[in-house]
Amino acid sequence: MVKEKPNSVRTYDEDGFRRRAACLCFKDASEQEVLLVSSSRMPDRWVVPGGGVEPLEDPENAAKREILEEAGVRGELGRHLGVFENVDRKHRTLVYVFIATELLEEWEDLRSMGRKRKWFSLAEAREHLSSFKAIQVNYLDLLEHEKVT
Ligand code: I7P
Ligand code: MG
Repeated sequence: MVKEKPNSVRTYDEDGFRRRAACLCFKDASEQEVLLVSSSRMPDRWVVPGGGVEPLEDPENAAKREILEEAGVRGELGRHLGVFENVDRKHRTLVYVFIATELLEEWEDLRSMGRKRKWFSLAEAREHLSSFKAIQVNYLDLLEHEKVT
């Protein structure tokens, strides 16, 4: 599957890292069930929805736009969880908690690439991410860390 985002322009921070924003999207405020989307290149793998921050866009807006485009979800943006760096791929991702309020039946990436969305328990999400996107396990770690501090 070829990914095409003809209108998107990449932006970079002062260190030359590509700027990204992502959502830990929960079914409700209990934050027990998290939404993952299928990977664009490997449709049987699951990733945290997110993507590049566009020029003149703030990261909060980018996070909301990406969850809408990639998963067809509207909702409430919550707290900023942290900044996560992928040194190998040279990008930095601002991660937000997001509470879903509306699940659309049709969304951009479903139409363009058949991207799927699915709810997982935190333990299941951790399992899927560890084998494919180890960096994104850090998002869940920080969430757990909040609970004990
Ligand atoms: C990643 C990675 C990822 C893409 C990224 C892409 O490549 O793609 O795939 O997410 O796009 O970044 O080398 O080539 O498996 O699902 O940042 O834009 O940078 O490993 O997480 O949105 O989310 O550089 O890690 O398969 O789905 O396509 O940007 O190609 O969402 O704005 O297009 P990297 P790869 P995966 P998808 P992204 P780039 P947006
Ligand atoms: Mg993306």
